[in-house]
Amino acid sequence: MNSEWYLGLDSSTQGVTALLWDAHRRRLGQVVGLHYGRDLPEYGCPHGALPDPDPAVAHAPPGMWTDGLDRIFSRLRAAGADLRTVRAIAVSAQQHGSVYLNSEAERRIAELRPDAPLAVQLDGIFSRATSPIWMDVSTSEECEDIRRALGGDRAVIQATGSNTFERFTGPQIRAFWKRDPAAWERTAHVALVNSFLTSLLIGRLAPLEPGDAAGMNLMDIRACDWHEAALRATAPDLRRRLPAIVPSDTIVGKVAPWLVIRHGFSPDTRVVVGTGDNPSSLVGLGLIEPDWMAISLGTSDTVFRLLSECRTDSRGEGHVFGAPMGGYFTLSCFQNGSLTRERVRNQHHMDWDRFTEALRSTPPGNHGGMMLPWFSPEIVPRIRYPRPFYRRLDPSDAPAHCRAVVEAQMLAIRVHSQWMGGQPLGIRATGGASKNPEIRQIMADVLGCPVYHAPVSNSAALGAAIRAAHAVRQADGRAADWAELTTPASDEKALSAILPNSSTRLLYDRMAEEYAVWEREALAEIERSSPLQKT
Ligand code: ADP
Ligand code: XUL
Repeated sequence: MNSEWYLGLDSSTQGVTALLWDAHRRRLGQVVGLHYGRDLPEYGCPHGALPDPDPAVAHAPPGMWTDGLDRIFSRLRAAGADLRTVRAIAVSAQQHGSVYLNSEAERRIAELRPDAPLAVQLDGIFSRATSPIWMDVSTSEECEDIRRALGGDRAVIQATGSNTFERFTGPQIRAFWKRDPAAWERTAHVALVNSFLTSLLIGRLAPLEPGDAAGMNLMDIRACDWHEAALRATAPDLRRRLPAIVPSDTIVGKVAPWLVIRHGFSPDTRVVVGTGDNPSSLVGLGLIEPDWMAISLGTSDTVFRLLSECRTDSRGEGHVFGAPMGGYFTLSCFQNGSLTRERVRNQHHMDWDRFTEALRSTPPGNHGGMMLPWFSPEIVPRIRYPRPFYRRLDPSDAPAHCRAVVEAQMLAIRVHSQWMGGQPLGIRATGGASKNPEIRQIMADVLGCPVYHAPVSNSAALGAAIRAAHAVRQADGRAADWAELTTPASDEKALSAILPNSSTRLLYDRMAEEYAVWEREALAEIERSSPLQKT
């Protein structure tokens, strides 16, 4: 056997990516993308959401996702892919977004034909014309309703793995029911973006799995099944409208005839239950062992950590989701990430080379100079009225300022990931700023463990393809080993480890303690000076 092809599809906020991956050689084949704004301008979503006069509202038309799915297969074929050889497909999609289907939908999805565009055939199956997506923050009142009904912050976190958040699906469903009860009555099924698209692939309504279902505030995080009280607190008659939750390795069917005839798939191509982009990225990044961490230094800094058991964050800063390998992982998002590093860099008229030189020329601990890097509203910790704080640091001292912002960001990650368990065994660093070795060194020193550079792009689509391979091998009774499947063909992991400098350990232990105390004081000060800060 020379190749074993799987197809990963990632429907993200701004577009779709499709990627073929050969599990036998662990190599990529064709990778194609489609951008909603540029390639499907008729839907009027330049960045993946419909412009709305209310900045808190972010919706997208589900027909745009359907059209994107249909067209991405044509793009794959145009790029030379032979879709007959694909053994299985899995979908990854933006989390939290929901699709509302009427009682016609099930039959119409089952009857999809190859001779007309999907979006045209599915016209009229939606009981809600547009789908709220993860960027929608218009449901604060419903978050409060659900939180109150379940007995407060801690109770919601304990029950569902996360506090209520505006973008989570439960509060969004509740808002729909409250604002348009007649349309709710017409809703026969509520799907997540991933399960809606998977339904189109198999020609019937697809289930969910514990990775994406955990992003709804509706799943009992320990039982991985619907949480009765959360359902009741959200909307009437909700359970019968929701899909089942199945294990993450479930094969949910074979491709529907429209895919065989229209796009040339084999009728034996299997489809694996889909998941959210974050659980999928976990696999794409190779984060498969308990107690490892991945840090993505992108627009914001996102921390993923596998948990050795189901543990929740009493402060509610980290979400707990089911992991595709079984068990759980947590995700925390620090808003002051790359844009904040850029802000400090620009303040001193530097490019990245000079910023890196500044990090190299300053000592660990910065002679005691520290800052709290809150230029923009922050998620962890929650800050609506931000401002940076400085201690023993003159922000006009360019090199010291550069080191202070990076040290502060890493200290914040360390302080706010304490609840996740002991020190991680290792970190996989990804995202734009992770290519900077000086930033990786500070990460290794502050967090006290080796840092491996994981320069993976399209990690969510790659994770989907790897999940498909794992599920098929397992179903076929073959060796299905996550470690083997996620090890890149060239072992970049061993080549690029940055080790923590043991001489800085005590220094950063002390700084982390000081940072945590100072952060509490600063939050209290912000709260005193801006009474609206209370959340
Ligand atoms: P996104 O979250 O949009 O996917 P990326 O992961 O592509 O973002 O990261 C982009 C960011 O990477 C840029 O905003 C920039 O600040 C940062 N970046 C790029 N090169 C460097 C570098 N050499 N050192 C530090 N940061 C960098
Ligand atoms: C996670 C979240 C986003 C979306 C879109 O909670 O809201 O990461 O999954 O990428």
